[in-house]
Amino acid sequence: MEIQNFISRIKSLLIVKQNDLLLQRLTVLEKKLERESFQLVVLGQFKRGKTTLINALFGENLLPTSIIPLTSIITIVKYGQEEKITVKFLDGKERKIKHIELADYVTESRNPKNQKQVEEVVLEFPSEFLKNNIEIIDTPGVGSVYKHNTDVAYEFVPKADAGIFVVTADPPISESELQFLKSIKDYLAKIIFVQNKIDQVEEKDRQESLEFSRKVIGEAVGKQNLHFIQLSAKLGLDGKKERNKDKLKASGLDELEDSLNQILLTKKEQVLKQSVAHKLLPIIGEIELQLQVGRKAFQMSIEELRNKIDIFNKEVERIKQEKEDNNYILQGQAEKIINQMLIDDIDTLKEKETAKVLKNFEAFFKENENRNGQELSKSFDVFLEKIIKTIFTGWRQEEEQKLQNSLSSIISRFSVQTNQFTQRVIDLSATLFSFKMKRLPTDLSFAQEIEFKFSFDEYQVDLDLYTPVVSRLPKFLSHKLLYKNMRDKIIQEIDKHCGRSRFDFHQRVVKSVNDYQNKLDGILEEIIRGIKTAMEKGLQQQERTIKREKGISESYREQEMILSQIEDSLVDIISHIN
Ligand SMILES: Nc1nc2c(ncn2[C@@H]2O[C@H](COP(=O)(O)OP(=O)(O)O)[C@@H](O)[C@H]2O)c(=O)[nH]1
Ligand SMILES: [Mg+2]
Repeated sequence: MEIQNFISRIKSLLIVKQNDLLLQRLTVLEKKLERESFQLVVLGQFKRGKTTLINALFGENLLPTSIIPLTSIITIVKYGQEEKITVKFLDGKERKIKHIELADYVTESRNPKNQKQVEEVVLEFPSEFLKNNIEIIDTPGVGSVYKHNTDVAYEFVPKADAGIFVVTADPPISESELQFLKSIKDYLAKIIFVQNKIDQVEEKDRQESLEFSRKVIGEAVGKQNLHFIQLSAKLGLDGKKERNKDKLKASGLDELEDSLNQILLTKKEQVLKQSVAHKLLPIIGEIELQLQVGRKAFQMSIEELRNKIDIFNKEVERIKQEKEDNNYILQGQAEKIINQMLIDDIDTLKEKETAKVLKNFEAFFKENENRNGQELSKSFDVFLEKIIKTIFTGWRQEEEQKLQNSLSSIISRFSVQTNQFTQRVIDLSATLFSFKMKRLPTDLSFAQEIEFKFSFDEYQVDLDLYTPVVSRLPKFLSHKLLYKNMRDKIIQEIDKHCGRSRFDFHQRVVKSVNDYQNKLDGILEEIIRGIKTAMEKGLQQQERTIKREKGISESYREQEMILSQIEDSLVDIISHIN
């Protein structure tokens, strides 16, 4: 690959060879080119046959499927020389497991509400298809009864390089599937739609049913002629396992495989090229800056150079100090805005929902007051848990979006600011060493990539209102007491969940902002370090060498030329891909 050559060229430049940090960064990019995987994510509501479809692609029962249990965990299938399964836990620990143990971790029935705290499961498998660094990701069902399942699916979409969205003719597309699709609209270009389980649809009805799905989804997302493939994952899997050509043909699986191959062949390279080119440009900018400083430094008298180094160091200290003060102020502002917003929103939510729930509770109690105390308490548990879930699930999604929006505006202020400081450092060196810089050697484009992920625990409403004391009271008394306790409990539970939500959101905001700022500070630091090294090199060379000035200057010039050519090609590559 072209870019690969560019990187080796850059690595062979004298100035880079002497700089471990630059070498490291370039090696990281090289590795990325070699190794980075293409992620294909399989999406859809639970029980639409996502897992079966993945198994069909491989022709064996790689992942557990079933009529009842739902996959609750992300499972990544990727290439390995032999089969190996690794469970990764949320706390960072890992465990190798056997194939038969897989269901213990990835199904809702054996790992309910992800009790085992699994982050993801990685299944390595020696398949030709995967050999090209392709990873297939099985997601939990969208619109699942378990909120954490849906979150997981949502999180993965933007990260993936392409997706397969699985629906069925029967049951038809649901509201939650449509909702999900609307929310991932921007990524639709990379999604293949599959209508699975056609073996359950009479042949004469198939076309109509496909058109119907296409129309419903197309309307929901505002697109016509979505790429839709009709197939039967089950037939495909059986056909492959039994080596039954007729079944395989009837399954329609080959159409999907063809589309996938096409996407993988064209897309994979493009995506990779583009992202590496993007990351390479700022590195080139940095090297160019160092070359310019180095060349000029070499041309000065030692006295002059020492003097300039001195000025540079002093001025940079001042800039850094200023940046630190600024960071501090901005961080405080960010926290204040977010915190205030959170407090306001949570207060509003609490007030509104508590009143509403208490009103609903009256109706609930009337309906259930004939039951005995134990049953009444039980159904109250169900009633309250459901209500709490509904309130906080919806609210959290909205609030998350809102916080994310405010946060990105704050974050972009950080970026602008860092840019300004970086610019000052560059201007400073450009003035001291009298050269012009054509490109700002920073890549602040990852401003959009801020990590702002939320993962809440599942709601636990553990009430136990029906205590031994209450149970011994006569019914009219116990019910009166229960009524009062239940009302109190509603208020308490809403309050508790509000408090937890606030704490959680707040913590994550602070962490996101901090992480981001550190990243930005790192960029500035690196540029400063680069310039300093270049200046010092210049000084050393002057002190040591008998003035072979011309040779050294020429070498600098030559390196600058090479970089400038590579830079042009990269810009070309990026603009062609886009
Ligand atoms: N008839 C039929 N059943 C299928 C097909 N694909 C999957 N199923 C069944 O649908 C159920 C759910 O499949 P699964 O792959 O676990 O769905 P997931 O929850 O989307 O991963 C299982 O009982 C499968 O055997 C198909 O093409 N035809
Ligand atoms: Mg599944």
